[in-house]
Amino acid sequence: MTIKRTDFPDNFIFGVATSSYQIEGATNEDGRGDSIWDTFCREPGRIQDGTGGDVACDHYHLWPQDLDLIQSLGVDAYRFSVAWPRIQPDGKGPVNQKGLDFYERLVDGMLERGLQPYLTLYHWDLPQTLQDEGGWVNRETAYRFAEYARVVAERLGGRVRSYATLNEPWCSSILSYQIGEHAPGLQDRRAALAAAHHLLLGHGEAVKVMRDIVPGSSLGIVLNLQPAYPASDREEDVAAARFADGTFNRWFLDPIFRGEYPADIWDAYGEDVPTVQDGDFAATSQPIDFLGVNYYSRSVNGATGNVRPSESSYTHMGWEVYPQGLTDLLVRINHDYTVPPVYITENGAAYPDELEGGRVHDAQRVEYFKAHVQATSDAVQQGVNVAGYFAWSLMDNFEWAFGYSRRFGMVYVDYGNQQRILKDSAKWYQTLVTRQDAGVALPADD
Ligand code: IFM
Repeated sequence: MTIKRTDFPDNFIFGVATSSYQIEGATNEDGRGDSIWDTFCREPGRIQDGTGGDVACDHYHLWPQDLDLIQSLGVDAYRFSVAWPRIQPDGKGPVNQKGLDFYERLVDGMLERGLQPYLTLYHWDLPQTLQDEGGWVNRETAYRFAEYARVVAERLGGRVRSYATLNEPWCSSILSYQIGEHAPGLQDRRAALAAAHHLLLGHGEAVKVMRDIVPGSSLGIVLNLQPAYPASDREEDVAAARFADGTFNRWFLDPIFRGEYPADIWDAYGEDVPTVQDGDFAATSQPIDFLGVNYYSRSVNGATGNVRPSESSYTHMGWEVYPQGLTDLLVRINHDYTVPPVYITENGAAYPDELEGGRVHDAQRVEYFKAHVQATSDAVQQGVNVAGYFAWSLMDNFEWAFGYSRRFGMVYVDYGNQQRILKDSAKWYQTLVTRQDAGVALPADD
């Protein structure tokens, strides 16, 4: 199987992605306030290896060399996120100029290197002071978010051609307020559904605000979507898959593209459903210019629980490798919704990499990327307007509740000395994106 860049449309974007809390470190520098992840990491037992983001990849200081590294990969774009508590340490009110200065330098640094900035406003680092007032369960947070979006868009303006409001609102609501694995670590479904609603409302309000400030930029949202397959043709299994799809995917897609919640799931949630005020759906379904899709795996659903196909392979996260799911997902959303251009804003895999003689032979990750880039191309062939693909992640980083125990990077980070080392997957990607006419061989074949 050979994949070529020329299999994709001419203007197709290839990039790499990261997020603020996962790489920046410098949590106490230049006026940054605490985020809910700073607090969460201090709570014993929350993070598997007891670590936090205080240093991470030290990107706050090493950003020029990191941008050089990205440029050396030959990619077109870099997807990054802005830390709200660097911009407004209390989540509202006074603006911290030093925080804005940092992201301005970063954006200008990308442009100087020929990299297109793809900015995400919220990748989970909510200012702690807002959490003290209820976080996303408090409707006011949606309006605070729109104010923060205004501040960022006013400073960075049209230099940033792509602004995403939220990254993965399923994670910042359900995983964080119901399942309790992410900050703030609550276990309350009613609170989680209120949080999800206010996140979507905040998204819509931010889009409304930014339309006037950056009329030439693309505005959108990033969802983590997971196709749900039934374990068999039995009616109960099909119903389980439909339910999983409803809670995970449609609960977020429908308010954005249909201006409503899916009726079957709304009924199933009973008294836990959120309060929806007049005008909320008009906000959540604001027209957007792109949809970001983060794809990692699928779910296989049976009436008595999820199934793990024994013939499949699994990543270090325990996630099934299932590239066909990406094609199926893209074709399906294109069929069921009127979607704007889609970007794969994250796709990648964690494996327990070993640094041997200055090299990291991450053959499984190479295979993962290869199959998923191919799956993306298959969706394009089937008529889906996919405009770009971003690998997760540029480099190893703080993997949330797993700390530094899971490595997703194409670039290996030695946390002892902050050295960056290109893994074989980075070299493979470099070859894919830079050699226009050549098929891509595995590094081992070079
Ligand atoms: O590391 C995360 C990222 O922050 C959001 N999407 C999934 C990745 C892997 O778990």
